[in-house]
Amino acid sequence: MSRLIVAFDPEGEPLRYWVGLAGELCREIWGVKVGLPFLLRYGSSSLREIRGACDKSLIADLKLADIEPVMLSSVSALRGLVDAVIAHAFVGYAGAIEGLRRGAEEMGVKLILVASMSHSGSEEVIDPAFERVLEVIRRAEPWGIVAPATRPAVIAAIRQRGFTQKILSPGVGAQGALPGSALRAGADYEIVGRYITRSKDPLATARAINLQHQLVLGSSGGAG
Ligand code: NUP
Repeated sequence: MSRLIVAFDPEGEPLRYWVGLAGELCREIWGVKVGLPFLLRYGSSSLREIRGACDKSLIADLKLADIEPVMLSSVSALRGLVDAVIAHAFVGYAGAIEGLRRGAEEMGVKLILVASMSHSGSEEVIDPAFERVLEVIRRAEPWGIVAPATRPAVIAAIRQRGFTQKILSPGVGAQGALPGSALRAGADYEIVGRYITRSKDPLATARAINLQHQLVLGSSGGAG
C-alpha cells in the first residue's frame, strides 16, 4: 500500500490536466488531497471527475476554523464527494470541534485535525499552544492528524503522547523535508504537492518517493 498522498494545488491549468494526472498517478498513490485553490477554481462537482480517474481516497483540505454550524455546512456541501476533510483544532472543542466531529461522522466523512503546520510561522502562534491543541484532538478522537514533515520532532511528540490516529505529514519536497523522513518519525502518510505536480515527470517522481518509503518501512510500504 502506498503511503503517498498527492496534493493538487492548481495555478491556472485546466481541470483536465488534474484529471489526467490523477489517472496517471493512481497506482502510485494512497490518495489525492485538494484544497481551496482547487475547489474555488473548478467547483466541488469536479471531484467526481477526479474520482472517475482515480478511485482512491479523496481529502478536502478546507482547514476549517469556524463555529460548528458553519463548518458542518461546508462539510455537508462535500458530502458524498470526499472521504475526509481537514479542520483546524485550535478553534477549540466546545461549540466547534465537538459538533464537527459528530456531524462529520453522521455524514460518513472522516475528520482530520491539524496539530501543527509545516511553515515556520507555525512556531509563532500554533506551536506554543501545542499541548492545548493536542487536548482538543484527544477529546475529538478524529480519524487523522496533520503534523509537519518539516519538524519531525513534532510527529514523534504526538506518537510519544500515545496518539494512535493516522498522521498525515505535509512539507516533503518543495518545503524541504526529505521523502520518507516523516514516516521515519511516526507518520502514516506523506502529503506531497509541487515536488510531484511541478516535476518534469510526475509519475517517475512519485515512484521514486514510494521507493524511498519502502526503504524506510521495509516491504510493507510499497505502491498499490
Ligand atoms: O501544515 C500544513 N502544511 C501544508 O503545506 C498543512 C497542510 N495541509 N499543507 C498542505 O500540504 C498545503 O495546503 C499543500 O496542499 C500541501 C503541501 O504542498 P507542497 O508544499 O508539497 O507543494
